[in-house]
Amino acid sequence: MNRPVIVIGAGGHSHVLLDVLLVSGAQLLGLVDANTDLAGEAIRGVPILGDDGIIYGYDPDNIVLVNGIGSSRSTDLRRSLYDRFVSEGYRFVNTIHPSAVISSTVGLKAGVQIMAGAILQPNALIEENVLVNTGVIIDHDCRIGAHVHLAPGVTLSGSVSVGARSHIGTGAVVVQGVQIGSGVLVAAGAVVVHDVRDGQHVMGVPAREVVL
Ligand code: JB2
Repeated sequence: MNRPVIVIGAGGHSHVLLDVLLVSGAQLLGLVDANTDLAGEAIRGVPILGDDGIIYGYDPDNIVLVNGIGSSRSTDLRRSLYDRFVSEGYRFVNTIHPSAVISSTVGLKAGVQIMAGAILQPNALIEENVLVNTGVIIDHDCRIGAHVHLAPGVTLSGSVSVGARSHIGTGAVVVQGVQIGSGVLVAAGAVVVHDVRDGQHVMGVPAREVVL
């Protein structure tokens, strides 16, 4: 990572990312956050520069971005910031913790984040702006759509697919071959044994649809 980095968002997820970026030796310009009261503060010695307008002061060819917005249910903010800055010509880099185990046959698109202890097995494909959080297991031949968040401890058995923008909650398990649609919310701790349609919310063991 040669170009200087700006991290978007200065909340909980950005702290986890800074750990990875600092250990990788990234050149950190700083963070930007919508809460302008944070401007002038610092996290781990990295300054909070101001709001997103700061980014436009830099030519897209001279910096790279890291999406520091996570998600606890909806991935909308994380996705919209990514799409906005990509449409303006900026580039999001991959952020990968050195302890992650990633098969050489895994496909990684732009802006993918893989946190500490994750394991990605052969032929998995991870689309843009996906967040693979701490200790996630993605087994062989899985397909993970753009902007998905796999929260800490999620386990996907082989050949699972997850549609774009879905959020799979902490510790959820998805058995082999299950197809999860787009914009799905899987609650923490669920065990998904059947396919899930676009936009559905599921929870429990075995997971069933809930109306929130
Ligand atoms: O449009 C924005 C914007 N909207 C909110 N631009 C920028 N640059 N920043 C924005 N923010 C800022 O994101 C808020 O002011 C706040 O400082 C930050 C969100 O912080 P928070 O700690 O609430 O959430 P997070 O996204 O960092 O982390 C969530 O997702 C992680 C994966 C939490 O649920 C964590 O617990 C979770 N581990």
